[in-house]
Amino acid sequence: MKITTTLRSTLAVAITAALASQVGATEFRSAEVHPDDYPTTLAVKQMSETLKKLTNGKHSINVFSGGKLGAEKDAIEQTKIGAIAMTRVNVAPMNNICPATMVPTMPFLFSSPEHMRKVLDGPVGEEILKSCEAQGFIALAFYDSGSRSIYSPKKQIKTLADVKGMKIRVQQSDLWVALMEAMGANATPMPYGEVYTGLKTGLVDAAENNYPSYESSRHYEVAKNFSKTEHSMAPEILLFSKKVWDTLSADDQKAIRQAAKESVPYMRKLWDEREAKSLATVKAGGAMVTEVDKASFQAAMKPVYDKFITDPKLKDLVKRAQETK
Ligand code: GTR
Repeated sequence: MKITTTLRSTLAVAITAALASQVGATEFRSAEVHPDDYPTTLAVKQMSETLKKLTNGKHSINVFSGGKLGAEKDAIEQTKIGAIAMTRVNVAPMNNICPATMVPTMPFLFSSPEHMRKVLDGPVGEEILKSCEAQGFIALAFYDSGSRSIYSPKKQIKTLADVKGMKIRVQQSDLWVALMEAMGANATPMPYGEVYTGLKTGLVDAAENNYPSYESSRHYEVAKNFSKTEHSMAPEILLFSKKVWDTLSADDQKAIRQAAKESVPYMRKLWDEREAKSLATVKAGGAMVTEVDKASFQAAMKPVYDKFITDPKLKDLVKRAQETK
């Protein structure tokens, strides 16, 4: 076939454009402790697709699932120094770093998942996200994490009195230690990846989490007594390194924010489906899910608010969250 001059120049333009779109192309690395099929992992993957579209293929995100980039506390540190661009973590390991993240962690703050979504989608949520910037993080969005309940290999908890003296694994946060101590338990902070062995070997008497984590981590295989304390709806948070952020153009920053926000409704849909599926799986696997005397747990939480929500700004955020209808 004879290549005409017009065709040749058309090809040349196309090749140049393709190359140009790759100049400065970046595949951001994002840390994730959950497996590939978990709603948070899938949501960040979807965010990557949106980001690719918005930036004509210039930027994308590579999610390192299953804790390949380390436990959440380490991933947060790596993100802060810019060694990795992004991380998806629970708000708990951010509690000591960015105090406003304690607000959505507070026990029994939200009355329902709808209430939690409304608060986090509104000005209270935006203010909390923004407040992490001073600590070196561009907090892009919150993701759902359902509500957390206590589960134990040996003991079915029914009332607050049952928790007394139990050794319970918590996330690495001073607030979480105080929360469990207010219930009368001995709090043992440890990374997520060590909880299965901790439960199995009796290093801890119990742990606490939502249904999808209880299921995907296989904690339900070693701790079959799941007591619906539903004591916190601490959400997930998507963090971008401010160090990396500051090297990007305003257009790229805008695209990243947009892609993150657009992944939220998708994540929520996956979340609702996964919660139902996980509950069915754990029940089929022999887990006993029981109600508790929730009022007794709620009544014990005042000291936690008194100790951690002292700053007027935090008090105001809590009050506005409670008043959100
Ligand atoms: C999960 C959460 C993880 C991690 C884990 C934990 O619900 O999605 O990010 O925080 O709990 O308990 O460590």
